Amino acid sequence: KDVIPPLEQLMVEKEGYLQKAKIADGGKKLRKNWTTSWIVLSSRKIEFYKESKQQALSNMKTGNKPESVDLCGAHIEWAKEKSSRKNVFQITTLSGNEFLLQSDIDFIILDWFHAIKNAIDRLPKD
Ligand code: I3P
Repeated sequence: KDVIPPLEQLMVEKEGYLQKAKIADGGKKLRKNWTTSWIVLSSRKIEFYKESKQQALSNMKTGNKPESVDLCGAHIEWAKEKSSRKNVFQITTLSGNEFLLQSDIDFIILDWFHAIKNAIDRLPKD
């Protein structure tokens, strides 16, 4: 039976396209592979969709799930030294997953950094 999540968890705070590279999974380093991702931020989590929003919405009907990142206890920091690209920040989850996010457009990456940082700061740390 479907469980209905609290409304607060369903509220989208920000969404849009960024460049994304997952560089660790559970503390294990991964080969860096930048891809465009449709990113949806809500109060407790970020969802990464591999496809366009349009495609993601139609995939929802077939049960195709996005990668979901729990923001409780997560860290966010600028990560200049982790890439040759400009405007890169890193999110590290409690479970040891590491993601780099990037945009060439300064205000876009700044908006995302602050939106995610605010979401993390509002959450309990564990
Ligand atoms: C990687 C690819 C990435 C690059 C990374 C390379 O090579 O060019 O774009 O990261 O650099 O290793 P490959 O495709 O052969 O895996 P940036 O674009 O973020 O610099 P890195 O190893 O210095 O992270």
